[in-house]
Amino acid sequence: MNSNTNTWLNDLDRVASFRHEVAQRLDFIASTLTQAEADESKTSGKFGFESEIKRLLSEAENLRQGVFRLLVLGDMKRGKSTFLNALLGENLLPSDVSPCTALLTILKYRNTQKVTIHYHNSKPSEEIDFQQFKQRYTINPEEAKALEKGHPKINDTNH
Ligand SMILES: Nc1nc2c(ncn2[C@@H]2O[C@H](COP(=O)(O)OP(=O)(O)OP(=O)(O)O)[C@@H](O)[C@H]2O)c(=O)[nH]1
Ligand SMILES: [Mg+2]
Repeated sequence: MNSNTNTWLNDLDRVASFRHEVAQRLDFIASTLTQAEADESKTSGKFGFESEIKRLLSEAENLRQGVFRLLVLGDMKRGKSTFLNALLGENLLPSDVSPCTALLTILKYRNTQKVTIHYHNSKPSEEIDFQQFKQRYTINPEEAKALEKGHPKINDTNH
């Protein structure tokens, strides 16, 4: 194992231990609120923190399991798709020198690779493969030029 790999593994260990530390703190806040609810129910009445307590415990569990959300946003052509492909270790998302990704994209771990397109209107969701996704939802050069000039020409903005 070279020194870069070792540093990387140490960093991963640090992230994992930090996640557990934050999870413990969330548990602590939840138990403080639970105690406060129990105490207040005997006197002036409950605070009504039940949903917050539930949420804190669920977030703590998600952190322990390594489930968390990572939001990647940025101006056009800033390398968002390239960064996510590098993170996934696979060239899944289209990336290009021209503005490229036409949709808000959410990535989730699954056993099978598929793309689900959700529409804003009443049209039902649709499942396609990554090749179709790249073909249909990569901005074409003409649209890219219009976008860069601030005149979007994308016809279907309902996704
Ligand atoms: N030099 C350099 N180029 C990069 C880097 N990351 C991405 N690129 C290049 O920048 C261009 C845009 O990258 P994308 O990953 O498509 O950027 P994006 O933010 O997803 O772009 P949109 O989807 O259009 O908003 C591509 O030609 C990439 O090869 C980087 O770290 N350094
Ligand atoms: Mg992109």
